[in-house]
Parts: sequence; C-alpha cells; structure tokens
Amino acid sequence: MLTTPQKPFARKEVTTLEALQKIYNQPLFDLIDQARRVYLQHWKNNEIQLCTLLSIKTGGCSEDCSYCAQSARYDTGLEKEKLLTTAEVMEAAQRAKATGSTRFCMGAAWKGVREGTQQFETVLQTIRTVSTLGMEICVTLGELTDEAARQLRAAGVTAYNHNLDTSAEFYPNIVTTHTYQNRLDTIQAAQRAGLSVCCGGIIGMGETVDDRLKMLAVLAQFDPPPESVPINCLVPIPGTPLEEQPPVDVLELVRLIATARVTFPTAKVRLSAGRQQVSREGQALCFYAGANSIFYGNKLLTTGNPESDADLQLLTDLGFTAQKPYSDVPKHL
Ligand code: SAM
Ligand code: DTB
Ligand code: SF4
Repeated sequence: MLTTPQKPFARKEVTTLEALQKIYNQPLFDLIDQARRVYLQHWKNNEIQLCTLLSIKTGGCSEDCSYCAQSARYDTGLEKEKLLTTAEVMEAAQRAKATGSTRFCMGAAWKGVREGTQQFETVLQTIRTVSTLGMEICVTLGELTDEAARQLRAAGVTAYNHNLDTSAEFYPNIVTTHTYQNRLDTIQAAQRAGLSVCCGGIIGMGETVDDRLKMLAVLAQFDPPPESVPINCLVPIPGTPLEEQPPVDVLELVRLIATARVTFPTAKVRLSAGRQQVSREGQALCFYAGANSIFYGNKLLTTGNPESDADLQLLTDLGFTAQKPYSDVPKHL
C-alpha cells in the first residue's frame, strides 16, 4: 500500500499504486502506444526541451544522500568550490544559450537556503542577471522557507527543482540527514509561492519497481502537478555507498518514462542523468515513449553528459527541434 504523506497535496484525481502498476505492467508496446497517444494530445510534434546544468556551489554538502558526489560524508575525490559569482554564472549561461539551450538550471550543494543571507542574496542577483538572457530558469538549492521561495519567484525563477528521488518507504535507505516529509514541505513552500515545480527521482539505487511507481503516485497528488518530471538513472559515484550499483535496464527506463507520460500528460518528462549509458536507439525509444526534455551540454553537475554535438546529431537524425523557451508554460501560471 502507498503510505500517504502527512500533509497530502489536495489534488482530486489521485493515481493509486494499483492503477500505476496496471499501466506499467502492460505488454511493452501497448504501454508505449498508450504513452504516445497521450503525448500527441498535448505536445506539438517533435520538440525536445534542452536544459543546461551548472553547479554554482560544488561539494562539501552536510547531507548524506548515498548517490551524491557532493556529500561531505563520502570521499569522492571531488574538489569543493565556493559559490560562483554572478559574472561567472552569466558567462556559462551565455555559452549555454549560444549552443541552443532553452533552460538554464543552477544547482547548489546545500542542505537549504534562507532569506537574508549573503549567499542567498548573491544567488538572487545571479538569477536576476541570467533571466535577462530569455532562457527559462530553474534552480535547485535544497530546502526552502516560504519567504525564500517568494524571493526566488520575484527574481525570475521559472521552476524549482527538488526531487523526491524514490518512494517514502525506500528513502531512509538512501538518506538519513533529512526526511521525505522535509522534501514535501519544501515542494509545498515552492508551490505556495507560485513557483512551478520540477520533481522526479533516480532509478537504479536498489529500489523495486513498486518504489518507482509509489514515487509517481505521490507526485500525482501534487496540485498543480509537477511542471517537469526528471527521471535520472543513477550515475554511480566512486566513494559513495552506491558505487557498485549495476546499471538500469533500458527497457525498465522506457517503461517508467511511458508511465510518467501517461500520468503527467502536460509535464516535461526529462530523460535526465545517466544518458551516457543509454545508446542512441535506447534514447530514441525513450523519446517515442514520451520523454520530451534532456540535459544538454557536456557536463551535468559534477559528472559527464553526452557531447552537445552528438546530441544535436541525434535530434537531427530523429527529426526533432529544440523547444523554444516559455512555449508551453502551464495554464495555471
Ligand atoms: N542539494 C539539492 C537537493 O538535494 O535537492 C540540489 C542538488 S541535488 C545534486 C539534485 C538532484 O540530482 C538529486 O535530487 C538527484 O535526483 C540528482 N542526482 C544527484 N546525484 C546523482 C547521481 N549520482 N546520479 C543520478 N542523479 C543524481
Ligand atoms: C535532476 O533531476 N538531475 C540533475 C538536476 N535535477 C539538478 C542533476 C543530475 C546530477 C547527476 C550527478 C552529478 O553530475 O553530480
Ligand atoms: Fe547532494 Fe543535494 Fe543531498 Fe547535498 S542535499 S548530498 S547536494 S543531493
């Protein structure tokens, strides 16, 4: 059974675990057909959103997330970097725009942020500056207060990324320094401030398929639903407790993407971390199953991503073009 979070989000059409299992467990091509039909109802054909990531504050994080290169608890060999200046971030954002990126996502290895601190003021200034470039702006800074969320929105943030990562039941196997409920509280603070939410998870951490579906069931309770749902495949980081995890089976990835597309017809479903391990053909199947966004640029936060040229070639070969910024901002905004 799905455990209901303490403060459930109040969306009426709640999708149950049982309903999701039924969708997920269809013969693969029936599932893909269903997802494709949903996709075609809501999306202009053949556009993929290109999002570029930048780590604006790297490493030294207090949290113990077992998958993360940036936790101070594990010896991952990562070099810590302090918060980048507005000028440094702007330079990277301009490069991203020049290579065709349509969304710029800034990540910081913090447990959370609080209004009124010097570091948060710098981040706000950076957001205001980068937003002049006309790309969509996403930030992922950890836990938020209501006031910090309001200030982010006023500065020009399009979406706040804060992932649930897995089911409530499996989460304590992965993280002990904060709770699933803490994650939900931050997402609610972002939503109360009127920010769109980018929220998804990681597969390949040793969880079951039911854990993945339970995560989708919790996301389906958000009101409004997430604007984007990133599906990351674990990038195993040497030195972390998950360093030896075997790679995810691509067909399981395709099934989850298709199930996410059926559950969230108007969301960007993002084929996120781990694409270096997925062949061009595997990625093509993910797009056919409903993925319509990728991280673009040769680096994620701290690990590698396919080269931009290879991605552009893949998009060309499939007949895709880049989605324009703000071309589909959901109606509720
Ligand atoms: N500190 C913030 C937080 O925890 O929300 C923001 C940064 S954190 C790196 C953002 C997300 O990146 C995580 O929630 C997780 O989904 C994803 N991520 C981090 N390390 C990963 C890895 N090794 N493989 C796949 N996804 C990863
Ligand atoms: C998300 O869901 N995936 C991105 C973004 N949101 C911040 C991060 C992926 C990180 C992969 C591991 C790394 O590069 O450190
Ligand atoms: Fe990594 Fe974010 Fe966890 Fe810190 S809170 S260890 S940056 S995932």
